[in-house]
Amino acid sequence: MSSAILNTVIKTVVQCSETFGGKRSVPRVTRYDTTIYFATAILLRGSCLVISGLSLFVILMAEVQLLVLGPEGVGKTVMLKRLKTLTAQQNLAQAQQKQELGEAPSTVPTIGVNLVTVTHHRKKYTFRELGGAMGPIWNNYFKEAACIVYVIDIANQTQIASACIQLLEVLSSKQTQEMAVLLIFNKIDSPDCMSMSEISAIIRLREVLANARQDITVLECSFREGTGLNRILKWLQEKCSLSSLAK
Ligand SMILES: Nc1nc2c(ncn2[C@@H]2O[C@H](COP(=O)(O)OP(=O)(O)O)[C@@H](O)[C@H]2O)c(=O)[nH]1
Ligand SMILES: [Mg+2]
Repeated sequence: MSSAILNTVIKTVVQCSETFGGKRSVPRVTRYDTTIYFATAILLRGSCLVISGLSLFVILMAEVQLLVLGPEGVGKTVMLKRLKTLTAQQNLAQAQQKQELGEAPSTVPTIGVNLVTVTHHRKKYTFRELGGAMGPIWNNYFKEAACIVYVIDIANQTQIASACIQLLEVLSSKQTQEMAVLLIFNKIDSPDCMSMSEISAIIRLREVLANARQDITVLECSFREGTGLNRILKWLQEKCSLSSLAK
């Protein structure tokens, strides 16, 4: 931009100089002057590139803030513990193949906020799990988040309706419209769990996805067994890494 301005200035000065036929009152633009102008323009353009490169680097290295929502007991804390363990492994691919995740970690009901930071491919993701009882004030946290992970327990038939109502409230909030959303159907290992077609029919998944403005990804998981964790990491990389730019 600065070089464009300089170019225009040079052009105008050259035109003036030509118009006045090189009279003494108007200074002539010599080859030396033009070289100085061009050198300055190149220097300015160079520094602009360095500054934009640096800003891009800072943005790319910035932490991504995520909210983890869903009713109580759906497996949010187990998911975060699993992700922390998995990303801490030296060789992620090997650990996933060999299922070296071990027993499901024990949890206690989350009271208030549970903050967990995970580093994946040198990018930091900060998950803020809000206790299920905080449902009425979830919206107070929307402003700070770039993405949402919403977990539903598909083995708990009595909870599905309220989980769906809360999900619709989240999706209809003005503050979440530009966010990437990961909708997780957890506990697929449980003998009581519903099939994907049953749960989709109950919560009218097709309509929800068609009417929501958010970019929603649906995953079936078992955090007890560690199923679906690598797909969560893939989602983080693909959908969340640049979401922080919008914040
Ligand atoms: N069967 C089964 N149980 C799970 C799974 N994930 C979590 N749980 C259990 O669900 C209970 C609640 O988990 P927790 O992570 O504390 O739920 P939160 O309230 O959503 O944070 C615990 O007893 C977990 O062991 C799963 O994938 N399958
Ligand atoms: Mg919890």
